[in-house]
Amino acid sequence: MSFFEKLTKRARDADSLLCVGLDPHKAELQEDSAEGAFRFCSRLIEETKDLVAAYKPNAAFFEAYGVEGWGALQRTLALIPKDIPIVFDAKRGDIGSTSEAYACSAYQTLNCDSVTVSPYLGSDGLQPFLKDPSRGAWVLCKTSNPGSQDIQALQLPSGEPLYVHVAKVCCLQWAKEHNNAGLVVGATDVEAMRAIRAAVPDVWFLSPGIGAQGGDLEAALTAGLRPDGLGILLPISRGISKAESPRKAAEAFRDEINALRAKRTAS
Ligand code: OMP
Repeated sequence: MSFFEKLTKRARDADSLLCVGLDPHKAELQEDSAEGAFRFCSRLIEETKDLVAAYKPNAAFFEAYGVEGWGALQRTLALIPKDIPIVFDAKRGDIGSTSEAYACSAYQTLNCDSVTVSPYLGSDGLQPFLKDPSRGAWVLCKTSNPGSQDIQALQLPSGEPLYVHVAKVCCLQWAKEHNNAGLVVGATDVEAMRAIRAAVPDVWFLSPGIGAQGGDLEAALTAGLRPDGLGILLPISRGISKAESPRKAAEAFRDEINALRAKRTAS
C-alpha cells in the first residue's frame, strides 16, 4: 500500500483529518526530562488515538534531551498503533548521499511512514525520500510562519510565486514516479493555499497553523480541501496539548473539521 493510500484509508476509517502534533515543549512537561517528554506524548496518544488520522512527532523536542531524548522518541513511536500513519517532522534534505542516511534514519531505523523535507537542495536531495512508494515526503512549500514571506513568496520571472513553482516541480516532476510527495502549506495563508491547490489539485497538504498560530480553520478548508473532502491533514500541537482535556480539545477540532467538510462536500 502506498503512503497516501494508507493515509487515505486511515482518514476514512477514523473519519478524521486531524493530526495530533507530539511536541513535548519543556514548559508543558510535568518533569523537564526525556522521561517527562515520553510521558507527555504517551498521555496524548492514549487520549486521542481513536480520533486522529495521523501523529506528527517533531524531532526537535526529543533531540533537546540528547541521547535519552532520542530513546524517548523511539518509545513514543512504538506506542502508535500500526494503522495510524506517522509524520516524522524533522525537515530533512541534503546532498543525495546524506539524504540517503536521513531517509534510512526516518524510514528504517525509526520506521516512520513519512517525513517533512526541504526542497532547497533540489531533486537529488529529495530522491532518497521518494524512492519507496510506501513512504511519503512532505515538502516545505509555504510554511505557516511570518518569515515564509521572505523567500518562499518571491515572484519568479514567470510571474508565479516560488511556492507555486515548488509545488509543481516537486509533485508533478520529482515525485512523479510514485506520486508520494505531499506539501507543507500553512493554514495561516489561505491565498497561497488557494493558488497551490489550483496548481496541484490532487496533492495532499500538511497544513499546520490552527490553534496556537491563529489560522482560520474554515478559510483554510475552503481553500485547500479537495472535492472528495480529503487532501488536507491538519496537525495541531499546542491547541490540543495545552488544553485541560486534550481528548476533549482533539474531539472538538475533529468535529469542527468534519462539520466544515460536510458543508463543503454538500455544496
Ligand atoms: P502548534 O502551533 O503548536 O500547533 O505546532 C505546530 C507544529 O507544526 C510544530 O511542530 C511546527 O514545527 C510544525 N510546523 C509549523 O508550525 N509550520 C510549518 O509551516 C511547518 C510545520 C511542520 O512541518 O510541521
